[in-house]
Amino acid sequence: MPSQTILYHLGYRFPEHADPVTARFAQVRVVLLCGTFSRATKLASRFSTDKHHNLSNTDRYLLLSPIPTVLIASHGIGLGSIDSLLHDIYHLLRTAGATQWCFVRLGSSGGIGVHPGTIVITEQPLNGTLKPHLEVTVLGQKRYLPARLDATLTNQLYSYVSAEQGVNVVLGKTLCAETFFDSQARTDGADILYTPDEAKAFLQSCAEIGIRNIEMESIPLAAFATRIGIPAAVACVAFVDRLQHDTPVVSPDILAQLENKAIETVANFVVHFLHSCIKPKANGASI
Ligand code: R2B
Repeated sequence: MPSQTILYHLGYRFPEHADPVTARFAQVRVVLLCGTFSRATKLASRFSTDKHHNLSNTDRYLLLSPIPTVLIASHGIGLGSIDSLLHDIYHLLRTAGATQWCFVRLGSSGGIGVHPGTIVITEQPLNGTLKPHLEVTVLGQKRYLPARLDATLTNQLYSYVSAEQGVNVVLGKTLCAETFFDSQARTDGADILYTPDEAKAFLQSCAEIGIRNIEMESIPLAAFATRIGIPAAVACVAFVDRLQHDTPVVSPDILAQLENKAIETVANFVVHFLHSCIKPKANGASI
């Protein structure tokens, strides 16, 4: 084991930064992950109206902690980006002494047979070959890492969102695509490797095996969570029904409203989750 741990993309070093990190992150119970800086900022504002400072010491990711029990991080797009962040978050929270925490990802996605605005809760992520594991090259060999989400956390999230007014929710499989264009059967990339009919047939076959949306991070998150034994759940808002269109057909204003509703819903779930699993302290403070 190296004597120093370097969090390359969050810009911390241990043991050097261990004390301030412990003071700041020891109470974290939920790590809320999302793709973009703006979604992370909007999520943070649901927990506190204070000004939020980026706790990352690099400009790779946005890392916010609006209340001591909640850490919010933007993970960017795809495997390489989220995987680097997850390793750093693991080191950060282990050094801080946080012991009971979980991941909840709120993403955007292309829906499969669902209306725009539907929140798809992932029951099982599948990789690009429709298998439930992360396929990754390690030491020159293909490795297949099991990628499981936590059934209890997933069901809690699904029940909570189902009871929300004005939200469509489905529980289903999620196709975690390697790339935004080719791996998602889009026909609007720079160069197309298949015919429109082949793309349609693939999306239809996804629908037939219970896939309800396509995004790009659920498999690496589930594989990482499985490796380190931390519960994880994934909720994504669908912006388009990919059985009908390649790109969203609703206006940017409506898309923003759909995203905001998903942010509000998932943030409310996290508050509910924290209230239901943390015993109130003597002074009555609970989260
Ligand atoms: C959904 O949207 C992003 C690509 O635009 C990607 O991060 C994902 O999973």
